[in-house]
Amino acid sequence: MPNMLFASQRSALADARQDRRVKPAMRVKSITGTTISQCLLQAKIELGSDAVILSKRTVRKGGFFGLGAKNMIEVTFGVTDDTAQSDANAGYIQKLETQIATLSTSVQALIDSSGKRKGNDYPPVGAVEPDGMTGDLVSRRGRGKAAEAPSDPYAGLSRQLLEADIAAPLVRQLISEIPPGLTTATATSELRTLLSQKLLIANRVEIQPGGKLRVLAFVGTTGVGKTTTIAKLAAQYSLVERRKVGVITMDTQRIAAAQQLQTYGDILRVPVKIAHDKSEMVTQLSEFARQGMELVLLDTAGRSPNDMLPLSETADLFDGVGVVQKFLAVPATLSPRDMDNVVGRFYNTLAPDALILTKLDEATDSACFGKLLTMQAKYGIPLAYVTTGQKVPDDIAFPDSHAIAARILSTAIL
Ligand SMILES: Nc1nc2c(ncn2[C@@H]2O[C@H](COP(=O)(O)OP(=O)(O)OP(=O)(O)O)[C@@H](O)[C@H]2O)c(=O)[nH]1
Ligand SMILES: [Mg+2]
Repeated sequence: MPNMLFASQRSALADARQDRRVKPAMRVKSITGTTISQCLLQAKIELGSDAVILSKRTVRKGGFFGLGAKNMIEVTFGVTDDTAQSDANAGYIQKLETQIATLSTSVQALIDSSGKRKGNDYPPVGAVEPDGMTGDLVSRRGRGKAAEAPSDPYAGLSRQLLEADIAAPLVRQLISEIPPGLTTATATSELRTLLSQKLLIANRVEIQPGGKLRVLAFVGTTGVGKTTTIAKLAAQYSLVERRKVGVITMDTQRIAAAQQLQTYGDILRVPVKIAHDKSEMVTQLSEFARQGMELVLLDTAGRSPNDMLPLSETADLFDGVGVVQKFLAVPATLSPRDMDNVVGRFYNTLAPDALILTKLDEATDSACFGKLLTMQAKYGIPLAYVTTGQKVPDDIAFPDSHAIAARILSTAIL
């Protein structure tokens, strides 16, 4: 919520003053500048970020006997002095917040309907935005009304996409790509095709007998299913496809981590090695290569997206080790904002080659695929696998773009 409030909040201020619990202990100051943002900045410096705008007018300043005077903006700000009043002011603040929320919705609707906001103010699907941090693309449910222009001929479809947690700008882009004048059924079918084309699906990992060693590293935040996914893939490739598979764990941080993989390794009859640092990892990889392994799965310790040092340590492991493909495991249950934070931070530090959407079975509805599509539009990382439960080796699948597109457009619970 912005701290600076508009003059239209004066009625709320008046209401609040009538509320006997709120004492009108307010410091008032007028600030003159060439732009409103200049005045806001100055007010923030002088009065703090709780200052509210009480009034605004244009004044003539400077010049000599009226000659050469310039139009300036004079903004009058107010700020309550007594911080001890915060409890009493809670109701007042709540009123203002409600007004601001309503105001932002109306302003957004106005912008949309006046066509000032063009469809290209966000990157196209497949494009990569380098900053990787939370941005306009991150959707929030409930912003649907604002994103949906009144003249939108496919308002119902827009709503469905927003409900599926696809970010509002991306929804507008998708809807704009549907030819006008179609029946709802045809438009839905067009949209389904469009969604399946926009989804980025990674090439399947094909292990050729006697081929070059493939190394897949699994990275992500803690407890997202990296090790379990490795066990599922080890089982798939060694038991079903009969390929020579080895596992290396770099997760020496958690006491039970290596033991967890070793247990899987024993059951699956897959060799498991432990590497404490990059040079050990390289040595183990060379040894596996010498032994004729065709696939090595590399486990790493879970990393917080907000702790840059450990995250960059993981990134360093693969720096210059060209053979490694990095798979980022992301739980489907994350909020759009958290998913953006995780994918953005990992994208910036270690540039994953593919995503694994884990714990689909724990996600409440198809919205996880909307979040995925939004992430892909922003970072351009293809999806390699989805995991759907704890069972090794069954609960893993290759994604199908047509099935996902249909899921996005259905309101069915998974
Ligand atoms: N419901 C559900 N649980 C899963 C899935 N994948 C893994 N799990 C469970 O999630 C928990 C954590 O799984 P791990 O594979 O140990 O996760 P990790 O990412 O290796 O965790 P750290 O090594 O601690 O960072 C375990 O209880 C798994 O059984 C899935 O697709 N669905
Ligand atoms: Mg693990």
